[in-house]
Amino acid sequence: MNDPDILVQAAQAAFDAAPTPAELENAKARFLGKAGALTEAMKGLAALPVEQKKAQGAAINQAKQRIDAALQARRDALARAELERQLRAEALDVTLPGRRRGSGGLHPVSRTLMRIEAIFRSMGFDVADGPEIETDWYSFTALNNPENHPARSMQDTFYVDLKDAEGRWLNLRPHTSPMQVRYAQAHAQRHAGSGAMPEIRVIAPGRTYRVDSDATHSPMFHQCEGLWIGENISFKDLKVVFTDFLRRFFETDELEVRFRPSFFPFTEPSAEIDIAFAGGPLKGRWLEVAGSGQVHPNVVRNYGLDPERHIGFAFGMGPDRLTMLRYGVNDLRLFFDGDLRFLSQFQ
Ligand code: 2NL
Repeated sequence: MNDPDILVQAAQAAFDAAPTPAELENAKARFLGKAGALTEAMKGLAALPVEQKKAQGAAINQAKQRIDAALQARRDALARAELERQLRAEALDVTLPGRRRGSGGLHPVSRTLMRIEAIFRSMGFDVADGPEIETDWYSFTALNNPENHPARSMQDTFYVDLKDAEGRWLNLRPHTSPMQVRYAQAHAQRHAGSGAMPEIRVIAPGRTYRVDSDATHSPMFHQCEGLWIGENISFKDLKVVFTDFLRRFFETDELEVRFRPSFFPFTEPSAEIDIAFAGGPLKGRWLEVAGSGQVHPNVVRNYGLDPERHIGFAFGMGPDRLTMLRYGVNDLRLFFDGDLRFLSQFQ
């Protein structure tokens, strides 16, 4: 093992055979370490005659340089191999198309509510909001519903198994009227004592709940009511406002509108509002779209206002049904099943 050339060949072979950096460092120790073959060869120099020392020393030094170079080359090769292995493991195909997130969209009933709000806002109406869980007083009593009216029964109204702080039973509001009562009360309070009270002009859109479920009724449905109270707002004003609304909502001036006498506990007189299209699949058929009437004096009193001075009208419509008519949908349940095959058609 004293021949420097053989030493270089042996080191080269050992380094090339080392499969990992750790094993390479072990092989290095065998040649360049304290007790390594090259170190031993250096020690051997001492025993040589002077005339051989110089040549052998130079040969050993040269062998050390070649072994160092072989070591460094193997270190580089192992590092390169490791890098390539990592790159292969983490390969990214940058030409693959990205996975998009669906952009979502508005529910058809939301679109209808937004249209209703925009049209009424343009006529000077405010938009009210309010709780979906209500007291008996706001859902029924304030609206002049008799104490034993069937609408109050558990067959028709969802009761919540809870009482409020004053011990009153709570229900899921069966119509949006409570929002209008709250709005009118707040308005009356804000302007109490001031000589001239500004008009109340508001719509109240939102979710409502009744014990009812078939192709044309959903236990959760939508309502939008409207209220215009002033010094002397008349049935004529109701006809103008609501006819204008309907023609703008359905985007046709040919729409026929009919007010047909009816009864509601909260209005007197009351009228059902029917429409007939001049064309299309429903041409000429009278369709009921809303209820309306002059707000009953008892209800005006419950707003905290004097029914002799504050007179006006209210109306209530079903945005779900208006959406069905506008888009030609024949089953109400489609709106609330959450099937994207149906819903995405409105985007
Ligand atoms: C219908 C009937 C109607 C009202 C709702 C109302 C609200 C207040 C006072 C008086 Cl706060 N009236 N709302 C009036 C008449 C009819 O709706 O069949 N809706 C779909």
